[in-house]
Amino acid sequence: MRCGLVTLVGRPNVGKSTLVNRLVGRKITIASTRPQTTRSIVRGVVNDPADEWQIVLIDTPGLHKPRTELGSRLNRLVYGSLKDADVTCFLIDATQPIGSGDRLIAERVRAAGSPVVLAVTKVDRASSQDVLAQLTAATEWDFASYVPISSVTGVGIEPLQQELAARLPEGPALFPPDMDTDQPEEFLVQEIIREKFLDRLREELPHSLHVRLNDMEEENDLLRIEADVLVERNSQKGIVIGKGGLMLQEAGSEAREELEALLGSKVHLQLQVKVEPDWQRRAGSLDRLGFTK
Ligand SMILES: Nc1nc2c(ncn2[C@@H]2O[C@H](COP(=O)(O)OP(=O)(O)O)[C@@H](O)[C@H]2O)c(=O)[nH]1
Ligand SMILES: [Mg+2]
Repeated sequence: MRCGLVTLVGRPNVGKSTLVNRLVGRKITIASTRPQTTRSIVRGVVNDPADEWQIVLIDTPGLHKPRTELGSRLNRLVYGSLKDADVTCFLIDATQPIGSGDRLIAERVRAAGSPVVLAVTKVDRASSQDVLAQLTAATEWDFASYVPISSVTGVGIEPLQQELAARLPEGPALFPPDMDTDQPEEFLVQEIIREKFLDRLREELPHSLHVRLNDMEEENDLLRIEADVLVERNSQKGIVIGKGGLMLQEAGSEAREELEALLGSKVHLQLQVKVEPDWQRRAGSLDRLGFTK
């Protein structure tokens, strides 16, 4: 069979995580309109029903100009997984003009040396002329293949999968057939909680937010989950809690509902908002929170 690593790269918000979830067939990584939604390398596995290939997708943080120590660490993670890739899937957004950010990534992707499949995402939101213009502009990069897709309607998803699978090396499966991600459940729990706050917060606050799972314990028929919602400054604490505790309440109950569906159990979710001063900029905090150097 053919099997290997496909690294997804692109600017923040082009739709990498949404595509991974679409290909895997369930949510294993979170998506939002906020930058830096994805902060780690998430692997998702797609198995060919006929067992002729297995694609191991690598979702990555969006490449951007780093402004904090966290930003630099995230970029390094992406460059590292570009080196490991058997195939690179480079995403550009049909609803945004190609910019200097895309060009920089194109250079990096080319330098990494593996075959590149370019996907133009969100075609459900763009006119066919715009999609065509985007495809035409991207041909200057001379990549292996070009596919317009929508992770929402499913357009182009099957062809993209075929293009990726066709370029994988021969080799045994890397994951057992019943495993669709290498992320522990605790990680997804933490991420789902963070996701519920992201879309409710504006400006710099999504960057300052981190969720740390402290405890997950079964008690009779109930799953008790305790997590800290970390912010960087005291002034942010009030915003995350909201007027009369409203934001904390709403985000919490939305997270609880999704966690109950995911874990198949009633959940008691206890969230505490805490300040971890400037954690994005401090190596010690980042180490403690588990961000690789
Ligand atoms: N209409 C539409 N929206 C999409 C599509 N793919 C992603 N999005 C949205 O674009 C935003 C960013 O997606 P995300 O997957 O988090 O992007 P990432 O930062 O590249 O991982 C989210 O609000 C998604 O719902 C698509 O194919 N069509
Ligand atoms: Mg993402």
